Formats: sequence, structure tokens, C-alpha cells
Amino acid sequence: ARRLEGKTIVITGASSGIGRSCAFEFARAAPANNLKLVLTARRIDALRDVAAKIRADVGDGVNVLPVQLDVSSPDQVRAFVAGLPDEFRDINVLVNNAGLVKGVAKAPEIAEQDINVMFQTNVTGLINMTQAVLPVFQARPDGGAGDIINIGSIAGRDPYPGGSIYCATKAAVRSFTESLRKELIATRIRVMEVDPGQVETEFSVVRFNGDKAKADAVYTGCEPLTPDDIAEAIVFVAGRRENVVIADTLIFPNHQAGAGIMHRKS
Ligand code: NDP
Ligand code: 8X3
Repeated sequence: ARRLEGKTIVITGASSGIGRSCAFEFARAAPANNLKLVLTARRIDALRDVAAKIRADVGDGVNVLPVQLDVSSPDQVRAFVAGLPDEFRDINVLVNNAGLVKGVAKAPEIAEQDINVMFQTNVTGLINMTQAVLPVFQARPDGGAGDIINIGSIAGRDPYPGGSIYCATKAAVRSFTESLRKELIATRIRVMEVDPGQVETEFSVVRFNGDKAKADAVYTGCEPLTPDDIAEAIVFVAGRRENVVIADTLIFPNHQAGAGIMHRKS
């Protein structure tokens, strides 16, 4: 139970949904383990709220730092590690969670801007974060140590109409994760992926540009996962014995069996 002892954990996209739940889930383990949490996203006010709520729930024993960071900005990502206070710089776990989908347009109609934002966030952002943090891991003995936990999606395994770009970004995450795990085989660095199915977060609200009615309709008649369900899995994989690599995890709600295979009661 003390495997997380003393670790510094960086979560991208911690202002909402899965990343936010993940912050709380690590925070629950924090006081006994002397954890340090670095919470990042673009909405700094939301991150400060998460940090305040964590301190209120868990007490002063938790060391949590909100940091504004747009992962789609290579300059911001490059400056990120050096910009951390000394006591947060010795990162042990990177949760690459920040990501988004825009729209349900078919390929001929997808706006160039939507294509770019999805790739720059979900793919280039995740790769740049990984490159920014790996030197910290690689500075450790025996070729290096640390955990990279990438959040993919069922969409990366089972592409669906109206999701070509989003699905392609998540397939890219999957491919990058697998290459990196092979490249780092001689180290103690673990490269792991957690792929959720349907989870109710702000994901669909962002997809439909704030149209809450359209977002809610996605979940009509079915019971999606909660972001806490995914956070539990993320903290679980980070908390295994160092020799155990939970390389790849696919998590559905009970009534889902594929990207578009959803049993609805109504
Ligand atoms: P939310 O919209 O609730 O959360 C997304 C998070 O990503 C927010 O904290 C947002 O913060 C952050 N984010 C978006 N763009 C950027 C950026 N450029 N820089 C930094 N942070 C950014 O959605 P989820 O929690 O559902 O999504 C989390 C991950 O889970 C994503 O990678 C998503 O693709 C994946 N996923 C989600 C599923 C679902 O059904 N919900 C299923 C499978 C995978 P801010 O806006 O403050 O920057
Ligand atoms: C989110 C799951 O299938 O709605 O990654 O795109 S899906």
C-alpha cells in the first residue's frame, strides 16, 4: 500500500472529468504517502477550485499545485518542467489525460480548425508532454524509472462514422504508447494505456460546443461510467509493484461492447 510513497504526480486536463477525478483519487492516497500532485489544464480557476476542494477533503497534509498549461502549445510544454518549483520537479508519474473531440462531422465536412485542435491536443500535446518529462525519468539509475499513463479510448480501437479525426488521434496515442514501451524496454520506465468507453464528463458538452441538450442525449437510456471509475483504474495501475506493467486496459460500462455498440433501455 506504500508503493506510491513520496511520488510526484502530474495530471494533464485536471480541471474536469477524468483528470479531475484522478486528482481526487490520488489525493485520497496522498497524506499517508507524502504525495505531491501537480494539476494542469488551461482553466486555472477550475484547477484552483479542485486544489481547494482536495485540501478541504483531505486536509493540509496534501501537497497540491495547480499550474496553467495548454498542452497544445509546444512553447508552454517546453517551459513546464523548468517552471515548476524545485520540490515538484522530481516527477514520478505523468498522466497524459488532456484531450477533446470537436463535432460529429463526416470527413469531407470537418473544419480544418477542428482537425488541428484535436491533433494538437490529443496527439502532439501528449507527445510533447512525454518528451518534456522523460528526461526526469531517464536521469534515474538503471536507465531510468517512472510511469507514463496515456488515456486513449475505445475510439482508438473501434473507429466510428462521425469520429474519423478523434478516432485517428486515439489510434495515434495507442501506436505511440506501444512504440515507446518497446523503446524503453531496457529501463524501469513503465508506459501504460487506459482506454475508457463511455464516461459522462464535459466530453460531449465540448464535442457539441456547449449544447447541453445534445450532450445529454448521448447518455439517454444508458448508464455511462463515471470519471471516478476511470480514476480508480489509473491509480491502480500506478500503484502496482514496480515490476508489474498493466500495459493496456479497456473499460466499458456494462451496456457497452464497442464504440457504437450501446444497449439503451429507451
Ligand atoms: P472533459 O472535457 O471533462 O475533460 C477534458 C480535460 O482536458 C479538461 O480538464 C480540459 O481542461 C483538458 N484539456 C482540453 N484541452 C486542453 C489543452 N489544450 N491543454 C490542457 N488541457 C486541456 O473530458 P474527459 O474527462 O472525458 O476527457 C479526458 C480524456 O479522456 C480525454 O483524453 C478523452 O479523449 C478521454 N476519453 C473520454 C471518454 C468519455 O467518454 N468521456 C472516453 C474515452 C476517452 P481545460 O479546458 O481547462 O484546458
Ligand atoms: C470517447 C468515447 O466512443 O464517444 O473517447 O468517442 S467515444
